[in-house]
Amino acid sequence: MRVELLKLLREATDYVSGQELCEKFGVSRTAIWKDINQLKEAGYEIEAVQNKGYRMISAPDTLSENELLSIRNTKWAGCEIYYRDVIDSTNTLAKQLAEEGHPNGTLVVADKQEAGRGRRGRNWESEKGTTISMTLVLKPQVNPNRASVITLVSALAVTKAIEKVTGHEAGIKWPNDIVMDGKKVCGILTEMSAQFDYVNHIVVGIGINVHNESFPEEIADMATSLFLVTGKHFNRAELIEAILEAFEKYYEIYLQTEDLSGMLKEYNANLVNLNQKVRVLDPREPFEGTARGITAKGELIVETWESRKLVSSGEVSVRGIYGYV
Ligand code: BT5
Repeated sequence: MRVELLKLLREATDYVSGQELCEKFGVSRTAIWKDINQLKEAGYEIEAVQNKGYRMISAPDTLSENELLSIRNTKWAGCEIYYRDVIDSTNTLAKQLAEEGHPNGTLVVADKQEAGRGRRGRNWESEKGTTISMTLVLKPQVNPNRASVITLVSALAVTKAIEKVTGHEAGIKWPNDIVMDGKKVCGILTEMSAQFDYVNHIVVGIGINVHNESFPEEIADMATSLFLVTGKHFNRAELIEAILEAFEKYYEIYLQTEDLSGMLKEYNANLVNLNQKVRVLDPREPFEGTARGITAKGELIVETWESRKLVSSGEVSVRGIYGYV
């Protein structure tokens, strides 16, 4: 009932009377009063005026299941939501839930991760009350060889959602970083469990710096937050909702062809590496060139003095010649 109550209060343009709520939920006034008090304890500012009823004045920046469900407007993304104050890694719980049979679209969200992971065993920092750590479970019926582009699909969706919510430009640093003002504001870690020709599940882990005012020394030069870029604080639940909505849109386009052909133009328009000099850290033979966009398979096209090379994301890292981007 609390999700419905939250939804109703949020969408109401005027006071909602206690009587109306009793009738709607088929409970007593005391039950309504108790629920309202619990919402207040959770940080919701709710005004109660005699003979008028209740009115929500503000919502806290919480990521609780109730909050996320009460603003949910998606078809399948976030169909089940698991929120934790503290967790080791949202990807780990998401994988476990996927294995236990939870459906496509299951979402894990945490306020803080104690062992957040980047690619290849790297570390991902998150800060309580400040960042978003979320992981979406996917169970697509696609060829596992064509699933790695889901990282790129996700990066495009998150970029669009950040731009929509903040009104500021964001770009993709191929393949899995989102960048604002030349610094990393978001990282994505996609992990897949597959058979030879069948995907069991994929988890897409997304970490976003939202309210951070500073960063640990090791990443201070390369990391930024939505607050540092815009000078404003954004509601994290609303941002998650915007990401899920954008994700549904681009993922459906991806499923039609199992590649990026339906979003190449948009992707390349957001690619910060485009026409930039990059160093490809190929363990066999590092090289330098100019990035010319991506292919429908998600490879980065790098033009060197002698040829055009296609770089796959699994194998290499790409760095800007003059810095992080
Ligand atoms: C990534 O790896 O960028 C993927 C990060 C994915 C994090 C999400 S949070 C939810 C889910 N659960 C998890 O456990 N992970 C996912 P990579 O491209 O390897 O970059 C990692 C590098 O980014 C680190 O080595 C640092 O240099 C830098 N870094 C760490 N924390 C950062 C932060 N908060 N902001 C910006 N850069 C950071």
